[in-house]
Amino acid sequence: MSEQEIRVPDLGGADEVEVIELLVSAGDSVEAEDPILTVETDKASVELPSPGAGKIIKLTVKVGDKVKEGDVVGTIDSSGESSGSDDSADEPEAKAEEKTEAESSSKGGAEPDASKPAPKKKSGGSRTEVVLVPPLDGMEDVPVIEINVSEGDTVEADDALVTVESDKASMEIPSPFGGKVVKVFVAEGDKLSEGDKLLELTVAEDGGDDDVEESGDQDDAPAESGQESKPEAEADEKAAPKEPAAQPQSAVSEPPPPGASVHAGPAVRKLARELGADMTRIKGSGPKSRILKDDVQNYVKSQLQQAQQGSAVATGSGIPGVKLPDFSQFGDIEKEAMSRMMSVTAANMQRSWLNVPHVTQFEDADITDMEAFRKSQKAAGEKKGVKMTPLPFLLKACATALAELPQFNVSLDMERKEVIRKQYIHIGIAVDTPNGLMVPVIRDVDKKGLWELAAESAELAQKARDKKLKPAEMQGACFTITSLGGIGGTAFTPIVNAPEVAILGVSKAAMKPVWDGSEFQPRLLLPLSLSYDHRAVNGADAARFTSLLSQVLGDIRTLLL
Ligand code: CAO
Repeated sequence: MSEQEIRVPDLGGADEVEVIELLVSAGDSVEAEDPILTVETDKASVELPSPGAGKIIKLTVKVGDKVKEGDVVGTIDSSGESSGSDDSADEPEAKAEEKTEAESSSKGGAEPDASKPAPKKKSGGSRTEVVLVPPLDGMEDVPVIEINVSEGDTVEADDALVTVESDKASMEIPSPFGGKVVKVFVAEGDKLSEGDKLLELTVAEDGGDDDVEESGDQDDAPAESGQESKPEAEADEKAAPKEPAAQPQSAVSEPPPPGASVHAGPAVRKLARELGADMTRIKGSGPKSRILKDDVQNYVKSQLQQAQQGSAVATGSGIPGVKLPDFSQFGDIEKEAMSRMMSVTAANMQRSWLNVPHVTQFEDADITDMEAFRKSQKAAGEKKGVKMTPLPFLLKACATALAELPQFNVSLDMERKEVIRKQYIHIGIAVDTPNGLMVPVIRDVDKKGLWELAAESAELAQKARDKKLKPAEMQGACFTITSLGGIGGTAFTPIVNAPEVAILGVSKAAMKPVWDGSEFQPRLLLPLSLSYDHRAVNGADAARFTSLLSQVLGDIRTLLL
């Protein structure tokens, strides 16, 4: 028997801490670093790890005891390692993990492990850099829709490497360095998250030994999941452009390849079993991606949230889904996967439609004078390089109405039973693009002039069509305008872009006879369709809103008042 003391390690500055949970008992078999007991510091719960693999002989502390760094809390027999452990039978993953680690170690000095980023080499005044996916504004698993470079291509810093399609937009991932593409690790359709390996670049630099491997052994080799070794990470930190602060991470991991191992201690495995959590789907935040208790809890929390959101969407809050017949019995058909944007838009539409009690209020605005003024500005617009369409007038009129009737500039928090009143006026504009509907947002519309709004809306619409909108440019709207006026139609019932509470649909202006009390006059009438959330807005206010819009658009001098 080789008896080894289990001592309290460095507690990160904490003095005396209380034992709050014993995670093993005498006779239990453990692996090195498996948690033995949990202590509570004034800031967090910490699991104390086993110093080695073996069988627990005894624990010398009990729940409630106070311990400090260096105290002995038990002893372990490390002579027989962990073979024949009691929990090995119900801990198959633990064995898989041991095997994988052993395999990795043996590979450390021999063949390179293809699953790990290649070690950096310096070669003839150049170095190899592994480019990782930067933060994606908090999004995970974003599909690659286009690879913009091939092996052998030379790229400049900031050149687009790949295009990914997020929930709402397509984004290009720029190269952090100039260099030559050695290897591309991703393919179209792959799903990427922050930190994933994208490609390998040879980057020219001064000096450097020829063909000298900077790291070779397993300990220094880069860890899994695209994490780089420390020297590389430090070098990249200096070389790479500064990224915005990391976004909160998803608790859910990519589905694992068959036979993949899970890295976690027995207590964590037990918790996952009790909660029915699939450990292969949990992203570990501990060293070497070890899964911690918090990871299990966060995973379960996120699954519950998704289930709540998902059930409202998928089942329509209890409404039976639409059954599809086999269409091929009626004729030839083709099937095509929905783009991510289409499926997300569909889910959002359904969510809004099911959650928001919609009512639509209609009104015609007499824009005869407004159009005369707009047309008079054509030459000025040409000089400025900006086209004045009816949209900037609509934006300005809506900003006026939102300021005057602030019950339209709210969101409802039904869980907390709160009305959130916004002290800013940002308006989204629905843009029809070949990839689907996108809604960029113009900020502080009330503070901007017509030319500024014309220029900004044209620029954002173009960016939307070119798939160049950033996620931040599509967030924060208080209200949306959806204009089909350039296309046609006399009226429609737009769906509120929840959690906003109203949306203005605009149809095509048409010349119509209007009775002025003694005769019919030809007037240009603009059909407005205001859909609103009847929980937040009552019908009288909706009529006030569209009347005000009609009044302001009928006499745009009122915009100056
Ligand atoms: N009535 C009559 N003509 C109108 C009009 C209206 N309500 N609105 C615009 N027009 C005219 C413009 O003046 C322009 O004519 P000219 O070239 O002769 O000046 C022409 O229609 C085209 O305008 P536009 O569409 O390029 O510009 P816009 O500023 O009016 O609209 C945008 C910009 C982004 C809103 C629009 O291009 C767009 O994408 N609309 C579709 C939005 C959509 O799909 N909504 C549906 C959402 S629900 O599924």
